[in-house]
Amino acid sequence: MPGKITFYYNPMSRAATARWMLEEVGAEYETVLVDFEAGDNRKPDFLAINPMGKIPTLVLADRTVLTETAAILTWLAEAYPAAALAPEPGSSARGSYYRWLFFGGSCFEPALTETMMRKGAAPLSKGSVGWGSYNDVIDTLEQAVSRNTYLVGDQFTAADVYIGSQLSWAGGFGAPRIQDSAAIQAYVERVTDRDAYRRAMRPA
Ligand SMILES: N[C@@H](CCC(=O)N[C@@H](CS)C(=O)NCC(=O)O)C(=O)O
Repeated sequence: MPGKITFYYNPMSRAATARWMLEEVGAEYETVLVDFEAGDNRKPDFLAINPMGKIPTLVLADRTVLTETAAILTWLAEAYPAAALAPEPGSSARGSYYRWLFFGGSCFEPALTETMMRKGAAPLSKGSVGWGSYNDVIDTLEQAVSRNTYLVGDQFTAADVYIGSQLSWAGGFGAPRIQDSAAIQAYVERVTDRDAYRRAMRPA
């Protein structure tokens, strides 16, 4: 088991997803609250750890720094195999699992950002941007969450932590088509009905 992790966190941020995963795997971690209002994440001490000034940021027991939500989730699933949150290495299911973890970071996340932050602007060229279009991303996710209980068949994985969390946040922010989709809503309810999720939602 890896040693104690230092976890830089704010509840109103993507770090909430990492906290859910830390709870899922039963990691030993110490939380450092990052106060955005106070500019904690732009102070030299924090920038020395993560020059991006962003959270989630994990510092492992050997001082290795981990950033990027999808990478953090992927690593935690591997470092704590007893939690069984990743399919067998080399299996086809493992391929699907990576597909959705990468889809979350490279398609859903930028599509959502484009839609929510460039309201009223003409969409970027579908053929040129890697995420295609917001509607294509949502169609793809809707299909994926309708097929099986979880993204990768009947096994709950770190990919569900990531995509489930993104969908839940997107719905909360009123992103188009999320709350109107019965399939997406049912999936979000399914994946968040877990003790680890409830623990992660408690005040730190
Ligand atoms: N690519 C990063 C994005 C992390 C990110 O943007 N975090 C935001 C909070 S949701 C942040 O720390 N913002 C503070 C800032 O940039 O000043 C990931 O996937 O984890």
